[in-house]
Amino acid sequence: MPRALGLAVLLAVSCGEGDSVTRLRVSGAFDPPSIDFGEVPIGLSRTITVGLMNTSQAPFTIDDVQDISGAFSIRAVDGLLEGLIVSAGTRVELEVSFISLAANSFAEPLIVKTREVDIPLQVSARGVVRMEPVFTVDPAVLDFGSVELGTTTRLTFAVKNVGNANGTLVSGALESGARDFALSVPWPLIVAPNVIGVFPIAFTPTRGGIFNERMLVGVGELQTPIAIELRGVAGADGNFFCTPSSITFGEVPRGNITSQTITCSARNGDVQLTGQSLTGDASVFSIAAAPPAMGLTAGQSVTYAIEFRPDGLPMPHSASLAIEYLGNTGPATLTIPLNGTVGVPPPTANAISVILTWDKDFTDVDLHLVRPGGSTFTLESDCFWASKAPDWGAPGVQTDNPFLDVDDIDGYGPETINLRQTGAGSYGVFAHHYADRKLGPTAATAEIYIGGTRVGTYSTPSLACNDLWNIGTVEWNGSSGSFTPAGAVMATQSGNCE
Ligand SMILES: [Ca+2]
Ligand SMILES: [Ca+2]
Repeated sequence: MPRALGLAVLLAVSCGEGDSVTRLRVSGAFDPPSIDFGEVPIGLSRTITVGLMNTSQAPFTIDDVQDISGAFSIRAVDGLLEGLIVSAGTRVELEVSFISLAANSFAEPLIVKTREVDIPLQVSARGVVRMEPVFTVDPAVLDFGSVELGTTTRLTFAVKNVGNANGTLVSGALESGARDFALSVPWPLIVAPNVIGVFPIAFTPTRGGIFNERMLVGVGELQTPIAIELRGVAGADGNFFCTPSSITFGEVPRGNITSQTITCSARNGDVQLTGQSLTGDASVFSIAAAPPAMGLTAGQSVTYAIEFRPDGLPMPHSASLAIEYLGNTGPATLTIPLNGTVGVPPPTANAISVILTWDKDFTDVDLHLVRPGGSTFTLESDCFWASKAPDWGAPGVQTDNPFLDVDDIDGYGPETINLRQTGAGSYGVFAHHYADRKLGPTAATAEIYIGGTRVGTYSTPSLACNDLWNIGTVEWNGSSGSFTPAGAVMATQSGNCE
């Protein structure tokens, strides 16, 4: 009734003015409009990405998010949520997380508030008391490249138990029943929580052609096996082969350039090399050495050197070396898959490193590093979760950028920022309590490294939700520096505390 009255008054005012003033009605909706996290064992979290669409003709600005139970949180995939402007007709991606705090069922609206309209997302989840292993696989796809018939190529993959109970690996076989790929694990093998197991898979093709298989690894405690996708080509045109047929650099700390060589040989006839190039996500790979365009007689070999130059945020990268040649059957391309993962450098390898930890489970405290002259919560001058790798120093150059390398949202940390090299100036270090899940304040501790040396550890006893702790200032002269602690705690309005 009050709502109908309000609308009537609005209409009366509009009509009464009788001019061309048009009120653009703002509307938005989530896609999908509801999400279900299913059953989540207590102590674990799960994240789902959803779209928030502006379905109207006018932009709106997100002011706040209302979370009734405190068990859910929502963040923009890239950038700050509060203050985010969503243009007319556009869509932004948001990450919704559920943290399983207790054995309860949740079904509630998570409400994104704008000045004009509230946009609800229905969320549901069930916290359950359950001990179970949960496995992640890295990489999810193993590509062996072109392998000569009668030879064997080995690649490794890693499984990590991210669950809360032991998992027993009991078997491994191709879903198709074929035997061209073989997994060797000392069965049965128990993988404890937080343990990573690395295992080799051998590809020994028994026929020519393209292989597209799935290796299923049985887990005694689970109904669904772990699946690893396998790719390979056997024989190709039978004319040119490389060893190894695929390069996996593994995880290499950012800044550590590593190199591997490939030896390639002409088989069963002459080969005319015509060129080579990198394809795919090639920014972190380079061809350090390659033979000139030349002819090879059967049995002759050449070598290529490939560099992995890990830079940017910690993540896996995949590309391919494509070698073009003329062989028995005309122009052909041999493809060598390249894989490498950018790893986190140790705190001793950087100009400035800060490691934040806190003492309350399920809560989200955030680390902030602010460049000289900058201020907190600005995407250009503050390195934090909404701006994990701002481009500081020389534009487009990554070596002088800070990285939020470890981002923790569900308790204790560590959360880590590393800045490898940077210009002189004063850098501010802050910690902000972003979401307390209605569990109250936490104590927080920051470890500061300058020029590769730990200069101090600082703590605050009680950081409430939305509090910003000014930890102190790094004075950096370009090659060395010092730390001046501050200690003040002030309230802000940037968190997710409702
Ligand atoms: Ca955090
Ligand atoms: Ca830069």
